[in-house]
Amino acid sequence: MSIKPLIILPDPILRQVSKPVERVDGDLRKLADDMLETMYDAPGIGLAAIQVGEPRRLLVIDLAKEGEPPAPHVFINPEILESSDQRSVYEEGCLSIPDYYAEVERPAAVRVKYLDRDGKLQEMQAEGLMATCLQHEIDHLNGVLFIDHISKLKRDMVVRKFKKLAKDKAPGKMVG
Ligand code: GNR
Ligand code: NI
Repeated sequence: MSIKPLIILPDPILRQVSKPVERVDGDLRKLADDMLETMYDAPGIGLAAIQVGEPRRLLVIDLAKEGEPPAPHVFINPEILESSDQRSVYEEGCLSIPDYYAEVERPAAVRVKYLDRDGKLQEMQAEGLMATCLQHEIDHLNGVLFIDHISKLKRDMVVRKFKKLAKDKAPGKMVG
């Protein structure tokens, strides 16, 4: 297992639309395990493959609280079958947008179909934080970030800040 570097805003990789997984094999399970290790290290409660630079429709989630036993979930080629009309608001963050948090409104419940890490077709009815996290991660597979769900004013401020951070960190900018 290994921890992979995270792709950070405004890297255009985050805007790629990920490709369906064609085969659930050892290579894919290794990537899923590396993603779980990377997520636990961060720490975060979810991670999409594109956040480690892999444009594949794969995401991992673990909502276990500190002190609870780990509860890793692997979702391959997830699809939302149904979303509730009822909405809920959560304060979201993203490992690709470090230290920025904002409230996002989404459907409160979703029914999702996906392949598990054994390649077996599964369905899950999710509510609460699991529903929010699944939608946040499935957005990543489509090149969508949680800041796309906030006001343009706030989004432009965040993007500008991260563009400046990336520029200040870029090599060859040390003079002055
Ligand atoms: O760690 C994470 N926390 C979180 C909190 C509220 C809603 C969504 C998330 S997902 C995020 C990790 C991440 O960036 N996943 O893509
Ligand atoms: Ni995220």
